[in-house]
Amino acid sequence: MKKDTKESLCRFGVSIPKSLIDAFDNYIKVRAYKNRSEAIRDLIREKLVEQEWESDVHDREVVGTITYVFDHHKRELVDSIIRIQHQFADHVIASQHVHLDHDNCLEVAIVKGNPSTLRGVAYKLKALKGVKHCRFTMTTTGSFLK
Ligand code: NI
Repeated sequence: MKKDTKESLCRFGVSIPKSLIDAFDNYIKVRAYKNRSEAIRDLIREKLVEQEWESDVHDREVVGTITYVFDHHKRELVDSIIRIQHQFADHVIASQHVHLDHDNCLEVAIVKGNPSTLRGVAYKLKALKGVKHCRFTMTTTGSFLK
C-alpha cells in the first residue's frame, strides 16, 4: 500500500488584538513569508524544537552545529580541540575547517545525540583559551516535525 505522505490540514481561528496582528504582519513581511500560515507553522516548529532540547521533557536525539573561531597559533589550542572531538567521537559526526587568514581559523562541528551531552561539547569548546567566538545552534533531526 502506498504511504500517504500528504497530511490533512487543520484550520483554526484565533482572536488577536489589531495592534498585535499588525506587528505580526510586519514581522512576516520583513521575513519574506507569503502568508501568515507558514509564518505561524514556523513559530510552532521553533517552539517544538526548543522543547526537544529541554532534556528533562524529552530525551530525544537532537542535532546541532558548533561554530567557533580561533587563533591556531595559541599554544596547545588545536590539540585541545582535537582531544574534545575525539572524546565525543560518537557525537561529533562531521567537522569542517576553514583558514580565514594567517592567524584565524573557523571550524563547524556538526553534533548529534542527547541535548545535555551536546551542550557539554559546546561548553567545553567555548571555554578553551584562544577560542574567540563560539556559537551553538540547536536544531532537530526533523523526525518529529511536519
Ligand atoms: Ni586553519
